[in-house]
Amino acid sequence: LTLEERLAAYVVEGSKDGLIPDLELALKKYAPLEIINGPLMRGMEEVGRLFNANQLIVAEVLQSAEVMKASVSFLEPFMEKSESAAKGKILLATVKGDVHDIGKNLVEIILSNNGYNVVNLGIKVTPEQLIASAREENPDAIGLSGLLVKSAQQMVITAQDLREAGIHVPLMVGGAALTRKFTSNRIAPEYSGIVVYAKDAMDGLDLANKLQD
Ligand code: B1M
Repeated sequence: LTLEERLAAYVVEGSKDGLIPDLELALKKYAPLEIINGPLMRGMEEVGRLFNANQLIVAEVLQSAEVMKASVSFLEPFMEKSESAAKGKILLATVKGDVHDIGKNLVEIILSNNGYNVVNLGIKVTPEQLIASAREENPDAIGLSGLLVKSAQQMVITAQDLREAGIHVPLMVGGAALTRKFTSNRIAPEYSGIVVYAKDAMDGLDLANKLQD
């Protein structure tokens, strides 16, 4: 197998045997984010495909998630950090009912490496928790992540609840279950502030920078 194929295979097989030496090798060729968005994400896509086809069980997908998390934490110190002065504060959460947090945590790393003060509220965050934190933290933006189809619907409800609570800081939404169209047709009309859709973590950083200007 090539290095790239091996990296994807660690994720698919949920095995960490040899992972770190191969990540070290990969760093000689690629930037950390290229390793994550390239071979590691390809592995995750394959995991999703196999899971969908009933060829993997949840416990195995969890092992794959562990490999992805271990890779991201190994790669994190090698990521570019901007020296820029502190930017805004961003609340981040995976919405109610959803436990997927690898993408959200990647967004946290990228935003905080680029000067943002990120308050990560974790997973299965209810609108009530979000409202309470928004009142306490007074963030410049709120970021919501969700991977399940029902999470897209949950974001519509969350946007309504935030609006009713009088919160109107910019909302950034992302995650596999969402599209730009769903965001503008279904979420934005329910909210009183700006709503933007981020397709990946880097896009999230670009959007946060634009919102800041
Ligand atoms: Co789940 N899962 N899972 N899972 N899982 C999916 C999402 C699924 C598509 C797999 C499939 O069937 N093909 C499917 C969803 C089906 C649907 O609703 N359409 C699914 C299912 C069904 C489930 C369960 C219901 C399974 C069960 O129990 N029967 C269950 C749900 C539990 C729950 O949430 N209540 C479940 C559980 C799990 C595990 C716990 C085993 C594990 C998660 C572990 C963890 O996160 N700690 C897991 C995993 C790993 C996956 C897949 C395989 C991979 C997700 C992932 O981490 N990708 C996933 C299939 C897939 O996506 N290929 C699947 C890597 C990550 C970096 O990408 O999160 O998309 P992602 O983030 C991207 C962008 O989306 C974006 O940036 C990132 C890239 O830079 N982004 C943002 C994300 N959030 C953002 C926020 C932003 C900006 C950008 O701003 C705020």
